[in-house]
Amino acid sequence: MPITPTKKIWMDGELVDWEDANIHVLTHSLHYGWAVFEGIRAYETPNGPGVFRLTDHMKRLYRSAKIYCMEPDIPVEGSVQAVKDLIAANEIATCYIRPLVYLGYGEIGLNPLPSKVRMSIACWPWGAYLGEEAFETGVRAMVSSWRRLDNNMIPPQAKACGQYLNSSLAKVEAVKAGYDEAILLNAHGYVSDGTGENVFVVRDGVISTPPAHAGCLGGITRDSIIQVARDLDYEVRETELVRTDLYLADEAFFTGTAAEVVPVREVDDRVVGPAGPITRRLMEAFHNVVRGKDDRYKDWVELVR
Ligand code: PPE
Repeated sequence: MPITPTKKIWMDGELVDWEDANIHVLTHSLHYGWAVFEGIRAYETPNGPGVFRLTDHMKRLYRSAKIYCMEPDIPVEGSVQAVKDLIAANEIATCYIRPLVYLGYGEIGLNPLPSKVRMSIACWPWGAYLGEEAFETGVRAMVSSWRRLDNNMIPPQAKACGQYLNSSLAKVEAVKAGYDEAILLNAHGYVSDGTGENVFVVRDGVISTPPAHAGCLGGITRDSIIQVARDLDYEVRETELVRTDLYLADEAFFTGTAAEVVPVREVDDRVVGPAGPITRRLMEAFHNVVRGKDDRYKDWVELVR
């Protein structure tokens, strides 16, 4: 998806001009994928720009960094403030925010430990991840022939750059086969998640999603939807799902920061959509929550000013 530039990018404590936010071609992370990142969204709210669960996202970034033995120079609170400063400097409200913790230029070789840990944060306007029409029609998904990474290979609980080779292989396979998105099974054949989304199914009024140990990312949108759905008195189960649970669902949907809440129309050409009543209700609830229009969840919306 093309990037629309904004004015500034935060790099190691400084706001630099967008076009000057460059790094050397021998930057360590570029060669071995040893870096971690986040995806966060900010929305226009009645009280100005608000970042959805900003602190939770930054805590996850630092947990990812810990798994990969990287310690950013600033604490979580400093990075939270950096995001707010960046959004204010860019005079933008609705945007996608991409923090990155990576290893800089200076050392090369498979031992990442001697390299300098660096951090950047960019933000830019990013529209509907799976296309605007996907919210109405739903997406066509296929079960990938690629398996999700295992906890003892490259841990799926971190959001590490190199790990996304796995997601991208599945995405390429799906796109080349004419589908919109892929769903990955883990090594044991249980459903994990999409290439950049968690997956939910609804059957007989009960909402189910795979547990973290199935190899899915502990999605913040996933967590938000579980809470919102329970508050609406739906039963939500975190339970192992097999491929046919996808085929036999009354409704299915993806959740993610970039994707938001998107209905699934088909899985491997078996029809499960467009959006059923429970999916629609959750999409609408989520739409209001992230825009600060539901007071019950106002703590999730971290205002820029
Ligand atoms: N699973 C995967 C594999 C994943 O990458 C994401 C986020 C999720 C689930 C949902 O997590 P959360 O955003 O906390 O609800 N994917 C990010 C990157 C997408 C990209 O194309 O880049 C995102 O949504 O920002």
